[in-house]
Amino acid sequence: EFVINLLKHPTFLDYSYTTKFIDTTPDLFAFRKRRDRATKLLVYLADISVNGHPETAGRPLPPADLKLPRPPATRAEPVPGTRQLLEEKGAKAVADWMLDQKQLLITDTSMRDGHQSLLATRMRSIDMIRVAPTYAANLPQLFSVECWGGATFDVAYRFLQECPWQRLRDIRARMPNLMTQMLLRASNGVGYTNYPDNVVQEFVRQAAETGVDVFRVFDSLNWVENMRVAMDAVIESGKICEGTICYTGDLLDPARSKYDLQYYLDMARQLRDAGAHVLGLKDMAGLLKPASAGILIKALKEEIGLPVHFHTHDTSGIAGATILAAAEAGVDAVDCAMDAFSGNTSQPCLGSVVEALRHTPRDTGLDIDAIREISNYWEAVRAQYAAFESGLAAPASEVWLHEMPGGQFTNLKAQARSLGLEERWHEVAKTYAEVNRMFGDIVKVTPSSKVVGDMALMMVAQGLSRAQVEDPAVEVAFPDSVVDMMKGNLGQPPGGWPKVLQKKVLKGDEPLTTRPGASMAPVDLEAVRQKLEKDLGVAIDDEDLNGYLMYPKVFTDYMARHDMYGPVRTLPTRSFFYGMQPGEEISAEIDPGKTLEIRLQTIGDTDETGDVKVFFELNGQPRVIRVPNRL
Ligand code: BTN
Ligand code: 3PY
Ligand code: ZN
Repeated sequence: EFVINLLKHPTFLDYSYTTKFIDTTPDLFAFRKRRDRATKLLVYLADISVNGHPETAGRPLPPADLKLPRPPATRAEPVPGTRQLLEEKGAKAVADWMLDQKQLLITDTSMRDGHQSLLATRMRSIDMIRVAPTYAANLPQLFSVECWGGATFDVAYRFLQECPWQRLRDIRARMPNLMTQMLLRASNGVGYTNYPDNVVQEFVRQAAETGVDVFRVFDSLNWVENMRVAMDAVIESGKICEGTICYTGDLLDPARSKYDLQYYLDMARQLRDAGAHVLGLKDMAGLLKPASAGILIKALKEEIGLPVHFHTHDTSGIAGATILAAAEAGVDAVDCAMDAFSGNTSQPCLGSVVEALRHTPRDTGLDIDAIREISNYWEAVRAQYAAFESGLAAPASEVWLHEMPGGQFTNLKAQARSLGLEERWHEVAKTYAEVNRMFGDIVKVTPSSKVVGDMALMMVAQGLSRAQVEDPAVEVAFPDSVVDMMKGNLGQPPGGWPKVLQKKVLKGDEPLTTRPGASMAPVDLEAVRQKLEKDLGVAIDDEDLNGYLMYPKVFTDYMARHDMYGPVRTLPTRSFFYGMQPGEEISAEIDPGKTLEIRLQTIGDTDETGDVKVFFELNGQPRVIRVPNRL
């Protein structure tokens, strides 16, 4: 049997492929419909077992004797939680209830920011879905579970070969009493650039329908004007709109007066007036210091009147102290990651916050035994992803120099490594800070953080100083993302862009000063659907259509691979990333109640045509799959 391995297809590997890839590579569809799903999975397993997974090549392996992670037993039937309150009384009632609580409410971020910040967003749905019933039964007092949005959406399609919508649906069904939460980049959706208004509206409508209860909406330049379309869509859906401030700078530093208390209070008022049910305070880099948290949160609580939900990262190692200071100042809810997914660039440790507040007025009421059991499960899950660990060894006060978001830190470090700049990391960090000042001291969070990172890497790689970049007489080829941002395509920062630099970057082009969405034509959704159905030859439902609208090329590539490999999301994580060993046996539940038992018997020798026969037993029946050996 001849096999084309799309993962190793040269056009796929170097990322030069375009949406045309599928049109111009008809061999991808050569076997269409001829194979059943079980055979497709065997083809995938044979290929990964022989050739390895391109993403884990040369990376550390999990321990050889690693057991399949086992979710803890459920102790009781799930009792009603925040989800029932939302369903029965609505978003405003949840906000009022938050204000009435004495206990500190907790959001668990393990299924989103936890692995986004520690494992390059690579956690697969199966590892989340299996533990969701335990959350529902054993931790019904959680405020919410952050499990969707941010970078998880495109990583699911692009690298994990699974549908993000199905993940959401499956988690939602297994956690009927807990609110699910997502991170939404306002007009940037879950992407890296502004989308037409009706694309953002349609995305929010679908996310609410498929299962998101709490939408944390932020803008990467803190421009409230550019958040309204997304916020209105959330409010219209009946779900909770958490209008969010991104924290940057240093509240107490007179030299950073741009982002002072007044700035944050003004923004909070605008968010309240725009209809936010909850005020989010998103400290994406972990810069808010304990003393500043006390001042900021007291002021927000007194002046705004909305419940405040605080999010931070522990890159510095003292974010736990900031959470306790926030609790002391009256914050209503905070984000933590389960112990095994906490610390470093992730959120502070959930179990430790629960313990620290026990027998105090802000006692969380969460069951510490249940937390430990779930964290033990996460520990076993995390071990499977050894290939994606960053190796970050210690906390670092350097975060106050560079101000990189937790989710970007390890990513930018990997980018620096791939450019041969790993040895010069601290220089990259310093340059990142200089680029920030050169851009006028902006909020740095996806996507603006990526622009600052692109510029910093380019300056270090080319040995350019800030003075040279700013000198109109020195020729500089700016990264596309910088040109795009200076054109106004991500919106406006407070005070606008630095005029001289902007002029140099735009080479005489006129920048946009209005909201980008205001000048984008609406997309004809049905026309797009019909064209896509014709091109792919399959029915495209609303979820698929929304995936395509966010990421056209990523989505169609995903569909092509799905046609080749079938429901690989059902494979255990170890087999998905590292293949199988001779003698190993796994199961894959491809439909509810329909489970394949797969045993890899042996891997044959490579024949004269370069192919290898891989011998399996599928539900007890022998099967032979031939794959090319590319090693
Ligand atoms: C951030 O706020 O920047 C973190 C979010 C996700 C990181 C993505 S991964 C690819 C891209 N490159 C970056 O440096 N950031 C984004
Ligand atoms: C994202 O947008 O993915 C983030 O995590 C920003 O902090
Ligand atoms: Zn975060």
